[in-house]
Amino acid sequence: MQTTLIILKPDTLQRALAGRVITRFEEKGLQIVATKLMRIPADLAAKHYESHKGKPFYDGLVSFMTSQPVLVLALRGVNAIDISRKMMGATFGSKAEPGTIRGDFGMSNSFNLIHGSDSPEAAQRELGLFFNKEDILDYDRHIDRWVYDQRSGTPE
Ligand code: 3AN
Repeated sequence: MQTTLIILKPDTLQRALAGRVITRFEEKGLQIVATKLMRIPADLAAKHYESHKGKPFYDGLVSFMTSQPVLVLALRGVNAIDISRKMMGATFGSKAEPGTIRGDFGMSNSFNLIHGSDSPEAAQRELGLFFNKEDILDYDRHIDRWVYDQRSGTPE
């Protein structure tokens, strides 16, 4: 099982698309294990995007991400990181494939609706930035006996 950090960016909330985006993840089978509606403080945005510091889009990205509230989620599932990245689509809405979140809902290259951790290391780091350990809940979900084949003892 992996847990990944997803951020529904200000444009998703301003366009009232949060429910539709969350529904996609739920319908796929990913489990919500934490949520937080927040306005990201500048220092947290700087930490989150520190690998992009110095790039031409960095200032615009930080000002966008801190401009309005975001909805932060921790999603869990087998291969949750890769699966949610595929569901998000390519970085730019203009290039993302139809069927993906960015491909279906976005036109813009900078207002791109959603962030998702891109590796297990990034997920661990980003979950630690946005959530305390006790905010992330371990719980059994009734549907998981049908979301996964668990007959061998490990979910497949
Ligand atoms: P992704 O979110 O698809 O992993 P990254 O990690 O390459 O994309 O970039 C992080 C964020 O920086 C993107 N979500 C996007 O908002 C922004 N970004 C990346 N490249 C550009 C760019 N050329 N112009 C504007 N914003 C960009």
